Amino acid sequence: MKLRYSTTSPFVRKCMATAIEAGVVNDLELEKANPWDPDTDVIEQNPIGKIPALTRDDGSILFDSPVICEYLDSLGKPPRLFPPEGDARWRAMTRMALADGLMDAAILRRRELMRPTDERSSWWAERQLGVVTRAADAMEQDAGTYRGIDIGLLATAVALGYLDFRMPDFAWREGRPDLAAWYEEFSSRPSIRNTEPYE
Ligand SMILES: N[C@@H](CCC(=O)N[C@@H](CS)C(=O)NCC(=O)O)C(=O)O
Repeated sequence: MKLRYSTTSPFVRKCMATAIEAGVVNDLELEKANPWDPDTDVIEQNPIGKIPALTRDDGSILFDSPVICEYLDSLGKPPRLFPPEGDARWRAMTRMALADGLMDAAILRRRELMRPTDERSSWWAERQLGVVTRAADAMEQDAGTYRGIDIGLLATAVALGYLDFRMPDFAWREGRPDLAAWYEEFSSRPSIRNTEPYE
């Protein structure tokens, strides 16, 4: 199976980390993509024009990252990152949605600030910063209950790693001691250590 990827995308990182946790990372062929290039061919796999996109061995295509992660997880041996049912599933899925929402907002803010000065909307950039701040605060509130690993916690670690990578001045650890302590330990997992983003 082939994954359209970049080394900077947190959504791709979430999939790579899932593949490592599931023990299927060696089954992934990686093909680089730049979804921001106006001529990007990623739209051949994903009409939305975003990465990650996964082409399975039968030619069928999966996106977006929650779908790809659940598929990769299903290929591995239990215990699964996606709890099959019950409260544990809804908690993990909601935590992933929070982490994904943080990543979406951080990316939108970054892209806004990359526009020419006279086209930039500070209102829009501030709005996205508000999302990032509230999401990180919600994670801090919840961090005392984080246990073990599931897709929600993996996504949370990837989201925080993205803040370190692209928004170091945001200093998310300040005022969020429980989250910082949890991340310190969780990020020593090989799936997080071996998928650090880089330009
Ligand atoms: N909901 C998507 C978000 C993926 C996403 O935003 N990917 C970024 C790269 S990190 C992208 O391809 N952006 C291109 C664009 O927005 O046009 C997912 O979970 O896979």
